[in-house]
Order: sequence, then structure tokens, then C-alpha cells
Amino acid sequence: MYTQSFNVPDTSDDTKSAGLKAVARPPTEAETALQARFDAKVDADEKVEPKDWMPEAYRKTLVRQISQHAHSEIVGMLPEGNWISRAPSLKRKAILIAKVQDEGGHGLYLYSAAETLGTSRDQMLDALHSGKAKYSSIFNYPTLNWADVGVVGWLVDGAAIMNQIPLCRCSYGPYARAMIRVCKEESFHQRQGYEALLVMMRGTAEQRAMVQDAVNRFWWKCLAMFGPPDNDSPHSAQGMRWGIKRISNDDLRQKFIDATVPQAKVLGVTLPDPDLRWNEERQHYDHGAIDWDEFWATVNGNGPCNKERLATRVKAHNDGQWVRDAAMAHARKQQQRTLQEAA
Ligand code: BYC
Repeated sequence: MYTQSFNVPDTSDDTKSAGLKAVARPPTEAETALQARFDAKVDADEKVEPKDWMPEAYRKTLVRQISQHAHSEIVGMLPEGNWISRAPSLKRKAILIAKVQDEGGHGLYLYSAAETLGTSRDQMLDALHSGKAKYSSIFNYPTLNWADVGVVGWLVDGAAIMNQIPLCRCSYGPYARAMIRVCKEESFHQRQGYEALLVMMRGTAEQRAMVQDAVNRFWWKCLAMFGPPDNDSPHSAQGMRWGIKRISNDDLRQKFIDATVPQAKVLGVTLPDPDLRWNEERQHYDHGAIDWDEFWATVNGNGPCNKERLATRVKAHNDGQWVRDAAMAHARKQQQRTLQEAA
């Protein structure tokens, strides 16, 4: 059932240089038994823990997804961080600082969860900084006005929560447990964004126009956050079988739309989709077509802010080198002191 792990091709230099196609060797009896135990655990909805045997492909999939998720959290600090110094009041500034700090914390829980799979944080950060690793498409769009900060909370965090609640039941224990705390904090983020927008919508015509403009720019990008349509999603089927993904990209997108339309009505904004209407038969909202070409261009590095985000992230990492050096020097001195005291 979950046997693809044994079909990983042998890419040793010998076979490559000889121009031969590697043939997967059949699994040994011991490997078959381990695989069967793993399959039974996943089928029984039990958690897989770091020391448990797991198929290599399961490990790789988790490292890919969890590290991308961690990168999204820390790159996600940038568009909102840009507004900390320009928040319109002390209250909003304090809330925004707390939110951005929470996102940094989420990144740390997630890097730690990925480290339990045997990949170091340095490796993951190298992949991010060299442009090899992905992070959520949504953070490659600019935050142009203060209403964008509210819309990021309401829609971006709202979409993130919709995607992340099922991850609390993910089959990999450390990821599932990290997500429980992340989701609690995200729900505060979503509500603070919505509340900030409610206040603006009760303000001047100019403020209401700012909110509508921000919704117009972010709506479609938020729908794309859930990933490509199920038919074009290469990882979904295996992710679902392994209990990593619990709900498909399209189903989550639909749930998000259904939950958000009534919220938009209360807020008094129009969602920028002329095809958005309730379908009595499906008991869901129908919606217009998402521009997947634009999504893929952004995911592949050609969105409006990709270069800027990566450059800011690399600079922040380099500027922080002295902090990491100091922490290491302190840890070394502390260790020496402990050893001297014990001697
Ligand atoms: N952006 O087969 P698929 C947040 C990639 S941040 C970029 O469906 P899968 C927050 C996908 O990685 C929210 N790339 O893949 C923080 C794959 O590429 P690779 C972040 C995307 O993994 C601060 C390819 O497309 N949340 O909460 O089954 C402030 C094919 O896709 C995107 C997470 O990361 C995208 N939107 O499903 C505010 C959640 N979508 O790897 C908020 C964890 C797809 O083959 N991740 N791709 O090169 C997941 O749930 C899943 O990985 C996804 C994709 C649903 C995103």
C-alpha cells in the first residue's frame, strides 16, 4: 500500500556514470515487516514519532512540507513587519509587534519539528536563502496600505487556519503537536485583522475604499494559497494516504470561501468575483476561475516581491550572525564552567 519508499532509484555515481538505469532491489523480509507496521500505524490513525521506522519517501515529504511551512512563517513576517513603524496607534502597533513575533515563533516550532526528521536548520535555511526551497506564494505580494495589514489577518491568516486545522491531526506527531499551538495563535491573528477592518469600515469613505482595495488585491491570491487544483496536485494522493494531508486543496479552498462570504457581508465589502454565488444544489458557493499561470509564475520566483523578500531575509540572517556567534560562545563558556565545577 505505502510501498513507494522501496522504489527510490539508486543514484550512486557508478550507475550514473555507466549510463545504466537503476533497478530497485526487492525489499528484504525485515523491511517488509517494518513497512507493514508503519502502514498499520497510519491506518489506525496513530502518531508516527521521530524514533519510529518510516519510509524514506514519507520522511522526505514531511521535511519538504514542514520546512516550506516554516519558511512561510518567517518570510510571512516581512510584509507585516514593514508596517510596524507606521501603525496608526500605539494599540495597533503593540498588536502588530505581537503578531509578527508569533509568526517568528511558529517558524521556530516548525524548524524544530523538521529537525526531528534528521535535517538540520542550517540545511533548511541554506535551501531557503539559495532560492531552492519554496514558501507560500502569498508573501510575494506587497502590502501597500494599512488596510492590507487587516486583510492579511482576516484573509491570509484565515486561509492559513483553514489549511492548518486538519494538520493538527497529521500522522507525524511533532508536526501535529506544533500545529495545535500555531492554530490557537493564528485564530487570534485572524480576529485582530477582522476587528481592525471593522473599525476602518465604520470610519471615513476613504478608509472604506482602502479596505475594499486591499480585499480586491488579496482575495484571489488567498484562494491560490491552498495550492493547485486537486487534479494538478502531484503530492496530494500520497499525502492523503499517509495521513499528512486530511482534506484536499480544492475542498479546503471551498470551505474557506463558504466561511468567508458571510464575514465579507458583515464587514460590508464586496469580494471581487462576479461569478461568486450560492449553489443550492451543492450547498456551496460557486466561484470564478483562479489565474493559475500567475500563481505558478509567483511560486517559481517571478512574483512582484520574490527578489525583495529573499534579499531581506538573507540580509536579516547575515546581520544576525553576531547574535548566533555570541550565543555559541556563551554556551561554550557555560559548558567549560560546568566541567570545571564538576572536576
Ligand atoms: N505557495 O502537490 P501540491 C502562514 C507547491 S503561512 C507556494 O498540492 P502539497 C502565515 C507545493 O509546495 C501558510 N508553493 O503540494 C504566516 C509543491 O511544490 P514542490 C503556510 C505552493 O504539499 C505569516 C507544488 O506546489 N502554510 O500561515 O501536497 C503570516 C505542488 O503542490 C503553494 C503551509 O505551508 C503555495 N501556496 O500541498 C500569516 C501549510 N501551494 O514542493 C500567515 C503546510 C502549493 O513539489 N503545507 N505549492 O516543489 C501544506 O498544507 C501543503 O504543502 C500545501 C501544498 C497545501 C501548501
